[in-house]
Parts: sequence; C-alpha cells; structure tokens
Amino acid sequence: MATKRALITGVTGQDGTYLSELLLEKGYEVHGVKRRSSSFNTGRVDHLYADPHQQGVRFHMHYGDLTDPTNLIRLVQQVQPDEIYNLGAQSHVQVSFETPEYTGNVDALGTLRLLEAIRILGMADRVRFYQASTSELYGNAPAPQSETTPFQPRSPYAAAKLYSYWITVNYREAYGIHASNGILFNHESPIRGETFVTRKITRAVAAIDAGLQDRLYLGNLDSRRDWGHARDYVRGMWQILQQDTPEDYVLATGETHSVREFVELAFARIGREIEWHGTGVEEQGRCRETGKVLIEVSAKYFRPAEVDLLLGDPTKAQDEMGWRHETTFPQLVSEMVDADRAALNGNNETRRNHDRNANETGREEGLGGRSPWHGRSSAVASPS
Ligand code: NDP
Ligand code: GDR
Repeated sequence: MATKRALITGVTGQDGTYLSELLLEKGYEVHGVKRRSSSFNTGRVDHLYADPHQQGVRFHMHYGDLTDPTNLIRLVQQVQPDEIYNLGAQSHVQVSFETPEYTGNVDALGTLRLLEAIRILGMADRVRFYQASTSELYGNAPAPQSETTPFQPRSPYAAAKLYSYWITVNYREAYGIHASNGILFNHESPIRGETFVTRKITRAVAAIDAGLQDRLYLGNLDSRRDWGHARDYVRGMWQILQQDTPEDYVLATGETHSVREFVELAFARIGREIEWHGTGVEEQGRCRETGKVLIEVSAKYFRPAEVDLLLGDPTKAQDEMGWRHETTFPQLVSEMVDADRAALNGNNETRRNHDRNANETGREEGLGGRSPWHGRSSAVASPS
C-alpha cells in the first residue's frame, strides 16, 4: 500500500507533537505547518526532525499560517495530503478575551481557508479533514455533554470554534468532503502549554518541591473539567478519519474533577497534604504539616465568563470506533508532576530558565516560559 501523507496545522503544539509521533509510527509521511518566529518554536518536535537532504525522511515542516490563504492553498497543492488535521489555533480561552479578533481570524476563518483550499484545488473527493473542535462549545450546557447537546459558547475562543464546527459540517454536506469534528474535552500531558491550569500547577509543584518557588496563584478553584491524556486523544483523532462515513465524535473520559482536586493530587505526589482556609479571593491552600501557604487565589485569573462544569459522554466514540481513554486521572497527574520534577532535577539549563521565569506563569497568564521536553534529542528543527 502507498505511504499515506498527512498535513498537520499546529504541529508544534501539544497535540501536533503526539499526533505526529503516532502517524510516523503508523508509517505515514507527516508534513507539519509551523509559524515563522524570531526564536525557535519547535522544541516539542525537535526529536522528530531529520535533515530533509537525507534519504527516507518522513517528517517535514513548512512555514505557514492559518491567516494566510494563499500559503495554505500552496501547501495543500504541494503536499497533496490524504489527511489534513487542523489543530492550529490560538487555543487559550482567557487570552481569547484579550485578542478576540485575532482568535476569530485564526480559529474560525483559518478553518474556512483550509476547506476552501481543498475545494479550489479539486481535492474534495480524495482528502479527509479533521477539525479540532472542543468541549468549550458547550459552555454551561447541562452535563453530561454529548454530540446532541446544544452548544452555548461563552468566550471568543468558543464562538470562533463554533464557526469552525459548523463550516466543517457544511463543507461535508455541501461538497461531500470527508470532514469530521472531534469534540475533544480537555487533554493534558507533560508537554501541555505552561499557562493551562494543569501544567501551571505541576510546574509549580516541582518548583516548590525544589525550593525554587514559594507559592502558586490560581483563579477559580471550583471549576470542573473532564481531563484526559493527549496521547489517548490523538489516537481518537486518527480513528475518526479512518471511519467510512465522516461524522462528529465526542472524546472524553466521562469523569470530572475540580481544579482544587488537581492541586491536591499534584501536591500529594510530593508528599504534601493541602488544607484549605477562607473563601473566595481570600482562600488559601496551606501545607498541613508546616502551615506554610502554598496556594493563593488571584482575581487576575478569573474569566469574564466562566465554564463551570464539563463532563463528556464518549459513548458514540466507544460504540462506533472502539475508542477508550487509557490513562486515568491520578496517572495523568503523577506523570505530569514527575516529568516536571525530572526536568528541574536533571537539567541545569531548565533550572536556570526556571529561576529566570520563576512564577512567570503566576504573573502573566498567556505569556509563559519555555517547555522542557524530557528525554528527547535537542537537535534543532529549523526547516530552512
Ligand atoms: P497548543 O496551543 O499546544 O498548539 C496550538 C498550535 O497552533 C501550535 O502549534 C501553534 O503554533 C499553532 N498556531 C497558533 N496560531 C497559529 C496560526 N495563526 N497559524 C498556524 N498555526 C498556529 O494546542 P493543543 O495542541 O493543546 O490543541 C490543538 C488543537 O485542539 C487546538 O486547535 C485547540 O484549540 C484544540 N483543542 C485542544 C484541547 C486540549 O485540551 N488540548 C481540547 C479541545 C480542542 P506555535 O507553537 O507557533 O504557537
Ligand atoms: P480551558 O483550560 O480553559 O478549559 O481550555 P485551562 O487549563 O486554561 O482552564 C481550565 C479551568 O481552570 C480554571 N483556572 C485556571 N486556568 C488557568 N489557565 N490559569 C489559572 O491560574 C487558573 N485557575 C483556575 C479556568 O478558569 C478554567 O475553568 C483548554 C484549552 O486547551 C482549549 O484550547 C480547549 O478547547 C479546552 O481546554 C477544552
């Protein structure tokens, strides 16, 4: 059988990395779209990169941007992919309140541009398209949320993703494209962006354990999410594109936990029990043994509109594709804490960066520091 070719936008992100690894393992040729940046932004995928002048290289990167339609048309034409995974996005919900128009341009119109590229190039009948849709579409709709739950977006990010959801459905119905939405609930990993709450917590736990940081500032501790592991979810993305008929699927664990529970479990991993005192912005999390304040609430991280409770119902994905999450919530938390501790303990470079950026995620949400990528080669993946 001929080698399958995949084009991935957002290849330098968390999911782009795990998906590239999976597709390479399956024998695919993988083409990723990366943005031009003044500093290296390929840290997560450096271990996949090989000099394109060598024989048999199956991982390639191309400069591109979801705001640039001619670039997208040229890339789709040049790569001639069998499958396109549209993972590129301004993916931070809180940042979308600060950059609503840009978020709409990338997260809504970017999807339209890719779908139009497929249509303009006459590839509607031979390319399969995956759209990274999200549980944020549900907003505060009653839980558990499934494929039939009506959407109620509560952020510029979610409103932009709503457009992408429906334009994907529309191009499937109007032009017969094998185009599907994966409605994915939160999924995390040791390479999760540093300003999402899980990674912010596990980095802080590692730094507090190493004596590099005193405390962690968080927003809404009572918000609840259905958290799984990114590794399990990229498998589901691939399965969605292998179905004979394009359809939309929820991927979730079917369990929900609060930010507070995540904090407790992460600190338990370093042997610290957290006791909560006070309420609202006055609430503090203290170490039961020493009485030291380790967590404080900062209103800076409250969102203009919050999504209180997400809990997915993955029955359709289970029944039709046999998809199941494998990593449990405690396993996920432990893996993330252990990876951040290993990065601090074993890597002086990372340690120096942490000293420089100490509490950076605590000060400037969305402007976080660097991503340690554990146990991977440090070859530089510049495509030029
Ligand atoms: P990340 O934030 O880790 O990665 C986003 C990727 O998009 C990065 O490669 C980023 O590039 C790229 N990107 C950002 N802006 C542009 C642009 N203008 N043009 C091209 N590429 C761009 O996100 P995740 O990997 O966590 O998520 C992948 C997708 O899935 C996103 O669309 C996200 O919204 C969605 N999603 C994620 C969930 C999750 O829990 N992780 C759940 C549901 C949906 P750079 O590295 O240069 O910043
Ligand atoms: P989310 O992820 O908004 O669900 O979007 P995030 O980890 O940012 O927030 C989860 C919940 O934690 C609360 N929270 C905090 N969040 C952050 N970032 N920082 C804090 O200090 C903090 N304190 C409490 C938030 O208010 C929220 O309720 C992620 C992204 O990956 C999206 O791209 C994706 O679509 C959804 O998950 C599913």
